[in-house]
Amino acid sequence: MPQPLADGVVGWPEELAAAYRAKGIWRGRPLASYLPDTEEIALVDGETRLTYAELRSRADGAAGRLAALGLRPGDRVVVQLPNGWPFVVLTLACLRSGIVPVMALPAHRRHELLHLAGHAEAVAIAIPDQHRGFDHLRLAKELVNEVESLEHLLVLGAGGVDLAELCAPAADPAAERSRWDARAPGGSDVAVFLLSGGTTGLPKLITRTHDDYTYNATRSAEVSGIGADSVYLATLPLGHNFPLACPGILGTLLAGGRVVIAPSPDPAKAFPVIAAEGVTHTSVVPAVAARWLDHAAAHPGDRLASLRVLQVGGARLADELAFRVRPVLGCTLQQVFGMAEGLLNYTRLDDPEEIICTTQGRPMCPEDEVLLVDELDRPVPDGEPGSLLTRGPYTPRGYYRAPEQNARAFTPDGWYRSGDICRRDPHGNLIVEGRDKDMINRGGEKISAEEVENLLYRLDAVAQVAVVAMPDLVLGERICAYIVGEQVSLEELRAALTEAGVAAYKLPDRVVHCAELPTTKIGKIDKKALREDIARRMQEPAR
Ligand code: OOB
Repeated sequence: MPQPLADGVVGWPEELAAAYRAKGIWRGRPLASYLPDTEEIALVDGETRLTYAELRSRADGAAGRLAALGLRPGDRVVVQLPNGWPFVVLTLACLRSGIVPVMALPAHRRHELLHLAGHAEAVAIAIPDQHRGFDHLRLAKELVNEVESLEHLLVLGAGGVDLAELCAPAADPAAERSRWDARAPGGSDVAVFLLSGGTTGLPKLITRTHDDYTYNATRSAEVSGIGADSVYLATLPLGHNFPLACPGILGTLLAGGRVVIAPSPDPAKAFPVIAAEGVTHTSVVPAVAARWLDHAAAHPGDRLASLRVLQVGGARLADELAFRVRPVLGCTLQQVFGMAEGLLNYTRLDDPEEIICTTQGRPMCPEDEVLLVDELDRPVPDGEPGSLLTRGPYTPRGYYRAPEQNARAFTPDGWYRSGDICRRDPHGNLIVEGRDKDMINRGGEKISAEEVENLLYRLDAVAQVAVVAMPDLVLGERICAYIVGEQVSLEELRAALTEAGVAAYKLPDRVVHCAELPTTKIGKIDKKALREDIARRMQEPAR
């Protein structure tokens, strides 16, 4: 039987919790209780258009059917669904009934899912039967055999509990609704598990409560100017915090706006959707923003007349690209510097263009605390770069069941070490200048160097390995593996990791063989030297 959830969840100090409640930041109600109840269209996915009433009825219906399967409040469900309306209905069903979705990504494979389902002690997994040529059903069946807690397959397509049927409207919407109103989770109950970008071996689970995540979504909607007349387009994978709740689909729904879901941010597909649905807001990573700018410049006829706000985040947006957004796309840029662990910084819509284009914004909540510190955790002088520490009402104080990682990622007095090196301008805006965490940011997807190294160490050919970021014009960074050992080719390495069930975005993009790895004075592998080395090699003409 799955353990009760509260154990392993690190809460906020009681005094602070009381202060957040007194200030009205935490409102003590479940997230889904803020959903409007109207006949307006809430959700558009291709031909499917659901009103708020229909969406609620489906979510309540799904909650009832999950309960009939035996799922109870606090049970965990791994959600690995492609972008589409069933993702939203299932997530809302979980939020209504206190079942906790674990937000996996469609790109995850055996290696990631085994860990997530096992660590979360999930009782169910929601998957498409097939997606982009991968047989998710087959993998999920293996997981059910291997993960003790895992019992139910919820499948989009054939082969398990039919998700389309599970997400059908309630037979008696009013009755189902009062049933779930009566059993609604509390504000301090866990609403979702998000995945950490990860600096350690395997992704950690971030527990977000109803109180904190509701604030995350609603305050984000405010600072993005999302209201009942807004239309938000979601094209990034919905399990990411950014399109999920910053303000994303949840922030838009709680504000009574309309969510439009598209499977891909490819401008040739997304632009027609923006025009057809009158999209006012959307969020992308810098690599996508660059493609949109190029596409718009090459197709001046494709007017994005309805688009008011383009949010860009997940990785540093180059200033040059930022300055092109307004003239080329005709909308306001909003930079978003956020993290699944909590803290969200936004440039404000009415900031001067210079601030919007050259900073990553400032915290969205007056109660957010941000410190920039040196190696000894001492605050750096104003304007100097330092390592970002943060605490606040939507930044949890620890990962789920991870005391060792928590000791490293959080200070004893609860500050989260984001690992980002930032500077603060005189107006309080942060500028992200680098990082001191061992992570690779590949077009917004975060990859732990340690995780990839551990995977490579499993190969006989590899005696020693170090994985570092290499600069890339399109994605910002890609993955480079320095290897001491036999001469394995990049293709062989990638094939071996794919065979081991590793998500494709974590596969090395380049391998460099060397006789030994450089070390620092204290004998650690000198990754700075390796990053410099690969940057230098990339300047050289190809041989
Ligand atoms: C978002 O969340 P995660 O958890 O995938 O990654 C967080 C990390 C940050 O610590 C930072 O290293 C990087 O991603 N990052 C940025 C950035 N936004 C995120 N680095 C530079 N400039 C930015 N604008 O990536 C995320 C979560 C919510 C909203 C937006 C992004």
